[in-house]
Amino acid sequence: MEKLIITAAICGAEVTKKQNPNVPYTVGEMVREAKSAYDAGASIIHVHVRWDDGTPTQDRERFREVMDAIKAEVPAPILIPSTGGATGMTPEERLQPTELYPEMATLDCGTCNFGDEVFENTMPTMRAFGRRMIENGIKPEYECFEMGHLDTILTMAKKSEVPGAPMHFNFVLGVPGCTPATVANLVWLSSAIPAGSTWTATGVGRSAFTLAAPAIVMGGNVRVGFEDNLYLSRGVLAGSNGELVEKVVRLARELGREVAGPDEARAILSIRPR
Ligand code: KMH
Ligand code: ZN
Repeated sequence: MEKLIITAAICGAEVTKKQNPNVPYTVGEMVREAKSAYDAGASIIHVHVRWDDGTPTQDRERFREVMDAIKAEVPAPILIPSTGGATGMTPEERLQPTELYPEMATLDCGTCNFGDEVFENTMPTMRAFGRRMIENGIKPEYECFEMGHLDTILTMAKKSEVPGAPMHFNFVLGVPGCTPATVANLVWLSSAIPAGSTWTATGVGRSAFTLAAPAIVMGGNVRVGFEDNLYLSRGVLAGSNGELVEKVVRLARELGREVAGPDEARAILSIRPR
């Protein structure tokens, strides 16, 4: 089995300091959280950005500032900026970080409920995002929140509307209103991807570690972080993204799976060095 790639989704677009005071907004706070996650064993940092007051933004220059500051402090990890942004943003707003030619970026694979909101990803939007990633040589992380999202993106890949093999999927399970974070759903999704693909499991909220453990033994990879989980265990707020990553590292050790460093992750994901 390949080594385990741990992604830290350090910020997200929805969570706030009111929920956990350690959620980062400023550039300095983003660097602090990225470093804590990397030091604990994360080889990928999934990046959303906020203005200093916490408002989510997809502003290209804010992404540049945050990603440059992270790279100055910790140059090694793969940075995956979000093209999902926050619900209600336009596709044009959301695409801005792709203008920075990151190694990877997220590509969301369909419309879904997102709590009380709707996260809209129409076919024309996804075609535009796929085209941009092909043109800019960006490897997508295909975010599947619903079972049907997988079929949608596989059909698009067959038509060369989005980058093809080897594809990397992130099964984000447990968002309120979307596919629940069950082992059965994870088995169904991970069995339906083309041979040679890679996948990550993200369990939202209380499912973080109950989805991480099966992903580790099934040969998948794991994402944790404040975007998805604010608690280390029941009633205990996480002090940093690093604490969440450390818990995954402990699980991996107990289950006998080694953890990949950033360059090992690049090799596993077939990312060409820029
Ligand atoms: N904030 C969510 C509505 C992504 O990063 O591509 C979408 C999201 C997905 O977080
Ligand atoms: Zn995200």
